[in-house]
Amino acid sequence: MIIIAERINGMFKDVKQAIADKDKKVVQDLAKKQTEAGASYLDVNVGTASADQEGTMQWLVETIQETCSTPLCLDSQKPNVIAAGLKSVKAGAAVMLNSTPLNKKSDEQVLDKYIEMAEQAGPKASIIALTMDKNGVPQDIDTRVAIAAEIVQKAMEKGFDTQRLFIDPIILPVKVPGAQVQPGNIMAAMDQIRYLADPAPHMTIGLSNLSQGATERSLINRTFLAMAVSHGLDSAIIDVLDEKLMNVLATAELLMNKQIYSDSYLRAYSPANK
Ligand code: THG
Repeated sequence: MIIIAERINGMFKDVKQAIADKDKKVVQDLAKKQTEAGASYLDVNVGTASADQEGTMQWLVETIQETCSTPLCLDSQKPNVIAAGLKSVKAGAAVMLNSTPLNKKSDEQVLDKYIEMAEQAGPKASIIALTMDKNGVPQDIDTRVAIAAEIVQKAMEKGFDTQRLFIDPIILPVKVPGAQVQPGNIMAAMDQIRYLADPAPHMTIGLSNLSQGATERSLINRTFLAMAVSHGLDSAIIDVLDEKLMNVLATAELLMNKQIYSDSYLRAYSPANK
């Protein structure tokens, strides 16, 4: 499982405040804590409050890299914000360019831009593309799969290795009226998306979206995570500081034969439990 840690996101009050105050310590502590807890990548999202998104992205990247070398997952739907972050990412480092839709009304070429930036960033750069287009986020299975197919096709046309492509079928809060069919739809979509390329494209989700506003957040997150792993989810943006979630993840991967069984598999899987 390629684990992307969600916490360095201006959506959280402490990070938002740290950005406003240029307080490095808050960001660096989160980078270190999430790395120790088993993050393969650190998501970096400036949130919506900051006026200078490019400058904020750059500041976050530099601040994190001063204290740890965990690869970063630059998270923005704006190519210029990703480009700003990439300027500060150490040359040759693994990096993810997260959150391009297939296309936007304001930018038909947005996916092409992400692919070009990833190519320029070197062989260890990958992309997370959302099954979303200029009409928004689809609610049904077929449109998700159709958009994923267009994304995969575009990557192939551009000679971009599909092993560097992560498809995100976009999970939405289950609490929203009418949204309860979506977790099932996501799994049904993943059952088809995995056959769009051989080897299959990676698949990821922003897990915490699912439980926004709900009381049993961690329980909802970890239950769905186990279910989604059984449908081929091989990456996720998650709260790595949630130990119960990390243990469910290790166990789900064990049961799907992705990890070898040993009595100490929890310790073997997650550095957090050592
Ligand atoms: N797909 C991809 N990238 C993504 C998302 C996705 N990046 C952002 C987001 N979605 C994933 N990350 C988060 C981070 C935090 C929360 C949800 C998803 C969250 N935050 C609290 C809330 O809104 O309740 C903030 C509370 C606080 O301030 O403490 O739930 O889907 N590719």
